[in-house]
Amino acid sequence: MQTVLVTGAAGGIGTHLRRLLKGVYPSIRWSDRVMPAGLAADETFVKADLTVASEVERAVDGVQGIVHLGGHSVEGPWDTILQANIVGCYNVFEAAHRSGVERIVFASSNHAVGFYPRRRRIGTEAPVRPDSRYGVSKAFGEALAALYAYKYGLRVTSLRIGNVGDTPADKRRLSIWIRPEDLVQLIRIGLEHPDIRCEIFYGASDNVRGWWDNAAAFKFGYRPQFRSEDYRDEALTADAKLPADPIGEWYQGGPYCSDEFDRGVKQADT
Ligand code: 15L
Repeated sequence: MQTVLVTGAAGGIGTHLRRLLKGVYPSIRWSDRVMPAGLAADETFVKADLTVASEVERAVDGVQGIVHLGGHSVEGPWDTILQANIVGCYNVFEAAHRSGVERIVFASSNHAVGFYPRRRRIGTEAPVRPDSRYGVSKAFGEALAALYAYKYGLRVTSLRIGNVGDTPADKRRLSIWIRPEDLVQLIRIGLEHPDIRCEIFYGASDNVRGWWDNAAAFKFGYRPQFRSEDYRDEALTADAKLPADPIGEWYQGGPYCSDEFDRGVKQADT
């Protein structure tokens, strides 16, 4: 990988990556609609609105790898999701194919499978169960990844990211948390491992309360270095202050599931 493009550079994960990917690849091109705060003189920035194909083509031109983080990162109105995450994601994959990009790491989300109950342990073969319009857009991105991998030969890795942060914020996050350093390990597997074809990995650290079988990632050498249980007391104290949410507590996607939930009663979905 000579040149890597990172979309969504001004967002939360992008900000962690600017620190952690420094010096890892000869050239990194950071892109977003807005300039990231505190951009250093030695960092290259390309402004691009993902909904404008010509701007995406310009950002993608000449790179070998893309880390696609850009788009709307939470639930939102349909038109917002449609533009940022459906049209925007399509523009990135299409520009990548046209300009001969070799690899894409796509930031999918746990919300592509949020409607699995917490008592289920799921692998990456489980059919998607999106918990929101946002989750649907992530399932769409995973489908695009498969199309561009199997039809056009891109090497693609979709990371179903849990929750990125220095520490897990609450009880749910004890199960899905990933430390930025562990996420970088997964991104580097996606950009560098010779056997990547079309993979899905869970973006989670070493969490004993985890709900996901991440054997696929382990097979590619992923060895998470951080354990959510080390922060258990702080996370549970913070959790005790949250309002009760029986629907959210039943499902893996938490509040993304209870938001707009219209079935009246808690259903024991299996
Ligand atoms: C996500 O996919 C979001 O991008 C992030 O903001 C969090 O809401 C996270 O999921 C989560 O589930 O905690």
